[in-house]
Amino acid sequence: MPTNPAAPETEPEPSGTRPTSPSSDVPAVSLPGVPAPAAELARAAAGRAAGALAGPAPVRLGDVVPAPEQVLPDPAGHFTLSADAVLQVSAAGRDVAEQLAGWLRPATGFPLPVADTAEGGPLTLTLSPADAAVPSGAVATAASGPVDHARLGDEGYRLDVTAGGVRITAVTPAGLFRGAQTLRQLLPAPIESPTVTAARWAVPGGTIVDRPRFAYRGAMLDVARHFFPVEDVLRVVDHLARYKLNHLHLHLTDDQGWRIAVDSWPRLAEVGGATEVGGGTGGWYTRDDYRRIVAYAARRHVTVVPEIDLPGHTNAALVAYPELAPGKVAPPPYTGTEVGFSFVDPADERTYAFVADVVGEVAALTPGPWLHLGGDEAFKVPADSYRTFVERAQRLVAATGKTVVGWHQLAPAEHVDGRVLQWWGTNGDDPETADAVRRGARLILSPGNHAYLDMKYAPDTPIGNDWAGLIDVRRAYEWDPATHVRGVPAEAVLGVEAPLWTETVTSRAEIEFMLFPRLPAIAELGWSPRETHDWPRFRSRLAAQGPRWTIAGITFHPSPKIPWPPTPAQIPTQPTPTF
Ligand code: TNX
Repeated sequence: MPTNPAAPETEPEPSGTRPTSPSSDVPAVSLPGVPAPAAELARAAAGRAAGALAGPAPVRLGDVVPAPEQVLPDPAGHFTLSADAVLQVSAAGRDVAEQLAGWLRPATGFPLPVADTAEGGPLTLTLSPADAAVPSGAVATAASGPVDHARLGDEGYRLDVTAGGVRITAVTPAGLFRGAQTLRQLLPAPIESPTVTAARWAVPGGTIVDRPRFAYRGAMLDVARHFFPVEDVLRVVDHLARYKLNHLHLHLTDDQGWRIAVDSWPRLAEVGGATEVGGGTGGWYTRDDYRRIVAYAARRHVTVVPEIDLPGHTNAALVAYPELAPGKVAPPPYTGTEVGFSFVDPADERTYAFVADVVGEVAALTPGPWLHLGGDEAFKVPADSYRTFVERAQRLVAATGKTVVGWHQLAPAEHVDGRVLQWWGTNGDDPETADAVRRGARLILSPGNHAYLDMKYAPDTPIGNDWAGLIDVRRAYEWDPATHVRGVPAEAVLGVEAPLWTETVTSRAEIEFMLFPRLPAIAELGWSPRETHDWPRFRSRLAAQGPRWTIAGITFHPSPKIPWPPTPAQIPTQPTPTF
């Protein structure tokens, strides 16, 4: 099968050619001889081709996903990016400015140098409170005037577009980065082209003041059921960053594979990493691979949350180290998709030495504050031993200095400082979880019947599971994290996460097919104020993302619920010869 050569945003930006149509690296068949969802994608491509001669649709201020908090358009203030534009930035914003320039250079062909100053220039990124006043000549709107830093917080930003330039103001580099992603979406769709394209690079005038609703906004990638190379993970980070998500949860261990090198227990990766669902050769991340993922994510203001799933989902570990198994006999390697049969021996002290070593090494490699202990589906462990095991394991994680995260099955265990439960139920009536919250836990919401990206979209979706039902993009969007679990107050909700389990997902194109368009729906629930929640409006803002994905070479499910517009033609330009 062909592989999608589209690369993650490498450092520096790739200069090579990327495809301008979705890859067809997808399985299953629904039309004779045509792989699906390739068939679905082909239908969408035909629609796009019909519109190929139309010019790029102008973007309206506020036509952004996730919806910004405050949008004040000024039709008199449109700005057009020109070949001589310079990005002016104060020192702390330099890295964000370099990344923004990296997104804009391939399609525009403009040099877009980054200059170290906060003054003047058509594209200005301002970071420090001292130089955060809105420039003279900024739009005369209610939002004009000095920026209220307390209101912007850690990730908020303000974007001012006038005929004279664009200014992004934030208190932190993370806020500046979120604002830069907004600016990217305000440029016409061909800005996503990997090759130089002729277009008027207009940005709609006005002011956006924006900040997130929830502090934790994430997605999970299961690299255990199928292993994905580092490059694929980096590309997922790019997708998260585009939609202002700030956490990537990596499900690093499961029955079918152990994917992270642990020096003190080397067979975990060497033996436990050599399998995957379906019998492939699997794989695992070296410490350097993992460091690379973490650093790439950090540059995009995304925090990696590593998960070591315990005490169940551990067949791969037991194959590598039979002394961890209750019967002290190595089970055969497992490449199926059942759950709940394996567990490490909660009655053996060697198990706790193993847990301490593993969480110690993973914590040391992880700059973020979280360590996810799993805890789900340990069906074979009696409730008492489960609880005793989890309480010790939670303390071992706390001893590394990390905050415990775990699936909501951890709820009955005692509270440890800061503990966060990830709720994946399908019925918001969950007294055990509500009780854990009363004892101090906070929640990340991943309701299986709304946020699970491994669920099929429709009965004929060629890959995916359906135990939590079908999840089309509207279902992904139509729920409220703040009120979803009975007895859990909004203040206890840390945020949202969309998990992608990969029993049926085997390639980068398939990852993207399951992510898009549902990931942006979950991202909007995490970021946007509830007052902006409105399906018809979301649907039309989401529709405008389709041509961007097509041009960027991102595979997506062309949901029939969304009025996808045609993709504008990308008109190549010849570089001006120099003599
Ligand atoms: C349940 S959700 C699981 C996973 C499976 C998933 C498939 C959770 C914590 N456990 O082991 O991969 O269903 O949808």
